[in-house]
Amino acid sequence: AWKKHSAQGFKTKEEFQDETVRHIETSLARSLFNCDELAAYSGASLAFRDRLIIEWNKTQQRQTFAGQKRVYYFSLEFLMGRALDNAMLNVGLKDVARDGLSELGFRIEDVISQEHDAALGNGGLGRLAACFLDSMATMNYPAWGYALRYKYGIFKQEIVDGYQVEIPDYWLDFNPWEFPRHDITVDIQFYGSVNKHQNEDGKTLSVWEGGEIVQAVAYDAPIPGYETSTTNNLRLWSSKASSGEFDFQKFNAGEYEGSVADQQRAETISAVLYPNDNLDRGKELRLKQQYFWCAASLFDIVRRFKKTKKPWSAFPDQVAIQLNDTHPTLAIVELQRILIDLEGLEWDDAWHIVVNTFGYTNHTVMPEALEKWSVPLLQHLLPRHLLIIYDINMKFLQMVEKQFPKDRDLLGRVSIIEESQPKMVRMAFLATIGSHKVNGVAELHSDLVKTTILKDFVKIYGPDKFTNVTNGITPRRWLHQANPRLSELIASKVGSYEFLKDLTLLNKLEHYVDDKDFKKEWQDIKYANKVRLAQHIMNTTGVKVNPKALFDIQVKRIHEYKRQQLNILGVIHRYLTIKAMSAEERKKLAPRVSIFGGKAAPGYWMAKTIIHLVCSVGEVVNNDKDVGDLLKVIYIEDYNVSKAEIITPASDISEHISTAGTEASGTSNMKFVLNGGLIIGTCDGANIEITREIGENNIFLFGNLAEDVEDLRHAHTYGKFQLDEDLKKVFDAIKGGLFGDAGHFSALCNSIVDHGDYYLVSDDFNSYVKTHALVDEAYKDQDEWVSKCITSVSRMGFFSSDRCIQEYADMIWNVEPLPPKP
Ligand code: 26W
Repeated sequence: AWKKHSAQGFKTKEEFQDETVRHIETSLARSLFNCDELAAYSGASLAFRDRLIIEWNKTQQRQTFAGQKRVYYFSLEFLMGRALDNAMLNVGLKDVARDGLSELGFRIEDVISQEHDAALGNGGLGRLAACFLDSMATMNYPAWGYALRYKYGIFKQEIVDGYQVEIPDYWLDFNPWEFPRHDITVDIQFYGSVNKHQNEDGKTLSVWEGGEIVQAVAYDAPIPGYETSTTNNLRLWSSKASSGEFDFQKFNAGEYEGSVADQQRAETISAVLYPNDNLDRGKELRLKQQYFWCAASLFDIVRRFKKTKKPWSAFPDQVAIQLNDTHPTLAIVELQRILIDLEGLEWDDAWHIVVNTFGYTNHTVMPEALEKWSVPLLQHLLPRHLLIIYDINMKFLQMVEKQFPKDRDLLGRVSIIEESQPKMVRMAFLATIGSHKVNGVAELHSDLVKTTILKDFVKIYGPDKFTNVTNGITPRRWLHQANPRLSELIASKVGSYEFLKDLTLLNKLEHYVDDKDFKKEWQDIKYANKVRLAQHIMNTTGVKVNPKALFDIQVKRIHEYKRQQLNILGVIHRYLTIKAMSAEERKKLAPRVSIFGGKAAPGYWMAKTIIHLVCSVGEVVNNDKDVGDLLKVIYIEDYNVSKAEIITPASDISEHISTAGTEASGTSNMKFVLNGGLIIGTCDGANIEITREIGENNIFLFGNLAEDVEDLRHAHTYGKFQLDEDLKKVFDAIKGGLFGDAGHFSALCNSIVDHGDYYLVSDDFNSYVKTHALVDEAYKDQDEWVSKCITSVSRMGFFSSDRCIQEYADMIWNVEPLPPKP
């Protein structure tokens, strides 16, 4: 008989070294004599991976055996960042690894930074999914993530002569964190036609025939929880030509190149992550990605369910699927198809199962981001699914008609099919109809969902179907890993590291708000974090910034609604003000560093112009002798998760200044406050709940409210608007060529001055500038400033993603944790 292997993984420094060296010499076939940092990273990762795999196996066995409900988080994006540091901390062996590596001649920081970010996401939505995986594992929920294994993640950004240049991000040349499962494959069908057949009982069945088959191959990545042996799974699907499909006819006929081309066409499905954030482009390949991933994942889940031999009616007691935005909405249609076409259930029984299985999270109310797919495209690519969508719609409209007889307008407004040319399928409506709960991601946003895009659906279903789960972040990565010294200082005061699992324990810090020694240590840590960022800025841009200056940071995707243009216009105003001052007046100013970072979607010209303006202002300001340390303007290139881990702990103030009502939640606002920075922001997204938690004395709010946006836009459209005097001077400076060829910036200026100022930059400018003056004043009183920071951190417990997961589990998924046996 086979003896069960008994590997437990290393525990001591010596065992860690043995394992690392063994991997370097055998797995990597490298000699220890030319072992560089990359080899050390690879060896250490393989050693940690072995440990995780043992726990991963045990966790999966335990979960299967227990037979309780599992959660499946469907997301086209998981912005994981680096894995090694996180694995070390979650397993609790980072100190062991640090000592072990040090004896081998390496600094652990250098080894960790060899890792390529796993950048399978655009921004907030993808990072939220990654935080949720960390929380679900830490809280011992039986949970899997399902996604695509893109060959290219989000592009790398280079700034060349002040312009963004995109470089493909090929990240798979060495990735120790994934396991190919060549035995776990699913054939996925596209195109073809639907034909009616009669079965033995004389029942007419719709059969989807013909078309082409692409194969999905599973790749698994282990997700370790913090201080628990629970190790969950992230399953990524990769596409390749199906073995049945590889055209041997062509091959034998000597058309070798043709058959290779087919192979490559199949592989394009999982080749690249679409780099658009909040803009729907309706590309066929994107729809193929969505169906490929949903169909493979559902096949996998159904296969697992069938092994339990339970009746279909038990499916929603075994499976909860959460849809991260509308990108996976086809999963609703696919499950209905499986149940009625392949498993022979009646429509109503099947639909009941479907609705009870799915939950839908909405992440935006902005019209240009709401997904719609054209009916002709669906007809061509997924003919059977289109018919099912029509049936779902018909039954839904019949129900509405019964409830609200003769309200033709209502039927037109809520129909899944938009009667445009061509007709379009509205995915948010389909997701709402096919789910038992719909949630927004912060209170204001969830209210807007209910009063704008889904207003009619609240009337139809009643308010209980709609709820709010305010976003959160994992304190393991965003405090403990990114800011180890602050984490340690907090632990020394609150008694232990328990706060990393129950973030509300931070409230014990409030006792130390006036503790002189504590405040001094707090300040020292912030200063060290700023020095580190200053070093990074020096290394990457060559600009020297003073770490004693106020660091003012805005890092996030570049988008007009996030209003980086408001920020840079404010910076120009500051510059003009400094220039107009006497030397005496200048002495009273608080030195500032304005730091920007973030990627623009490659086709988003206005966003690229904003980047160019920031860089051009930096060129002028940073080289102006009159200004010196009083103002520096920095663009940090290629903002990503691992850069965020350096940037976030280094802010004095960060900017979250979207037009009210546009930013669904924001999550970096939470990260900055948790790391002891204050924020300047609008009454938007989670800023509102942050204010409620930390107190309005500890946040710099400004600007118009969401409820006034409509009227203000109206006023612009009808010319009832007077441009602010200070803002006019800023535009005059740009137009006068102070920052280079004014022609480059004319579209940007015109969008505000002449074309309706949709994002209300001019309406909020004055309030923004005044509030920054308050920030300057407040920063001068360092003692008071630090008190504000400490108070804020002590009240941030609510924003742990553990709290979110608890709310999803209780209100939406109805799942229980399954802790490991002690
Ligand atoms: C179809 C194109 C497309 C692609 C991505 C549309 C929309 C998206 C995402 C929903 C954009 C996104 O990341 N939204 C952000 O989600 C975060 C997590 O909930 C929120 O904190 C941000 O406010 C929201 O902009």
